[in-house]
Amino acid sequence: MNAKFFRPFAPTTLPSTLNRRHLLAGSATALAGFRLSTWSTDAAAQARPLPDYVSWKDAHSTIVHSATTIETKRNAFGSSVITPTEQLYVRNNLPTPAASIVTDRDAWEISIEGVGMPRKLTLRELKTLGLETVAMVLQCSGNGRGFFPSKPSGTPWTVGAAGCVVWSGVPVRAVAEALGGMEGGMRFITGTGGEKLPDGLDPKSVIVERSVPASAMADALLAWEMNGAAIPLAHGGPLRLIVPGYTGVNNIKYIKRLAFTAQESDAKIMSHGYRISPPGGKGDPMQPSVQEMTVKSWINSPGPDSALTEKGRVQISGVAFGGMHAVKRVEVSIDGGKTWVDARFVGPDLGKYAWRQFVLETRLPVGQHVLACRATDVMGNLQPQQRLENAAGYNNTSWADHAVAVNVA
Ligand SMILES: Nc1nc2c(c(=O)[nH]1)N[C@H]1C(S)=C(S)[C@@H](COP(=O)(O)O)O[C@H]1N2
Ligand SMILES: [Mo]
Repeated sequence: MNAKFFRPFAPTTLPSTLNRRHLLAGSATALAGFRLSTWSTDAAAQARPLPDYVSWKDAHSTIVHSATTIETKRNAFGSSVITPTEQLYVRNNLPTPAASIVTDRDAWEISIEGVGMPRKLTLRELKTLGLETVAMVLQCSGNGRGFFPSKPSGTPWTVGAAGCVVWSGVPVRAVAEALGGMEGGMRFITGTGGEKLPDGLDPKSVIVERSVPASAMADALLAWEMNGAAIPLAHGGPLRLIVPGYTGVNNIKYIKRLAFTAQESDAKIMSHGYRISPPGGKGDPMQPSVQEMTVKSWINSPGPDSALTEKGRVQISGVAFGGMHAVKRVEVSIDGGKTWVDARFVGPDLGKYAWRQFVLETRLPVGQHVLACRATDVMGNLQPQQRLENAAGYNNTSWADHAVAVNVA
């Protein structure tokens, strides 16, 4: 990421299409020094039915932005670490492949290139080469885009384009070793999605193909299972590349080709898409690519709609993760970030790529309170107050943007 693109908007800048609650919350917190956002999105989005290919998703837990963009509701995130598959967000750049690709999963073929003995392997063969399991936060690069006052084009996700998922598969390094090792001079792992491309368009302009540094091989998997079951088609079954710590787009669904390459892919989604461009600018290959995630947390409960009374105790809870590094600490503020108290982690630690649940028990007096949280990773990186402004609204880790206002009666 490039610090020169950091251009915070004035605290009073408010999006033009705010609903009543936004306005109330926004004006109430102007004194706290930042623009407050809520997690409710437009009513129309909530009313849309789930598309057929994900009809099995939990309608009460999800917001259907479009047929290819479905978000988990903020108040639907539970407290038991793993995000249930039927609540997990979905994001497709192209229509999902035909369901026939998951009828005989073991017959799925992937072409492995850039190794001593390049060849195609079936999923059945891959399963003989190794087995590993990793818990990982899967998060869209644009998660939190809905909080950018600049209203970048793209889905206005708030917090729900993310989940913590357990993946099982074969380590990419085991596959490379089995095929004679990575060829010399290869600096990237390039994965290609198995979608059928629309006719009449330059394939490079639409194909989902991404490159990550070869060093990501240390923990990357070719996975066939998520949360204890075969990966559903919507989430990339029969086979998905999992690159722990990297944003969603780098985790290629229905992967049909894994190549160790000397150069990054020249597919548009790599060369021009998912770049950190200055506000108002366009993506180009010289700009930083959206890859490694950084430290982030947000509160899921209570929310603006919670019925709170002065008499009761309040359990302020949420999730925190470090991206490439484990999260070490979460602080919670009940006064919009003026003062902070350490929260306590809850539940099992599933490793550095997973998120951790946290809680702070407190009592809140009658009135409106702005609840915020900020995490620190083991390297000492502190979640920032402000987002890094960029044209497409990527990588929003701002704790101010993720703060919420609650009312105590
Ligand atoms: N083949 C393929 N892989 C893909 C995509 C896609 O459209 N096609 N979308 C990417 C993006 S942008 C994200 S955020 C994640 C979403 O994963 P999910 O739908 O399982 O939540 O998948 C990534 N991998
Ligand atoms: Mo994404």
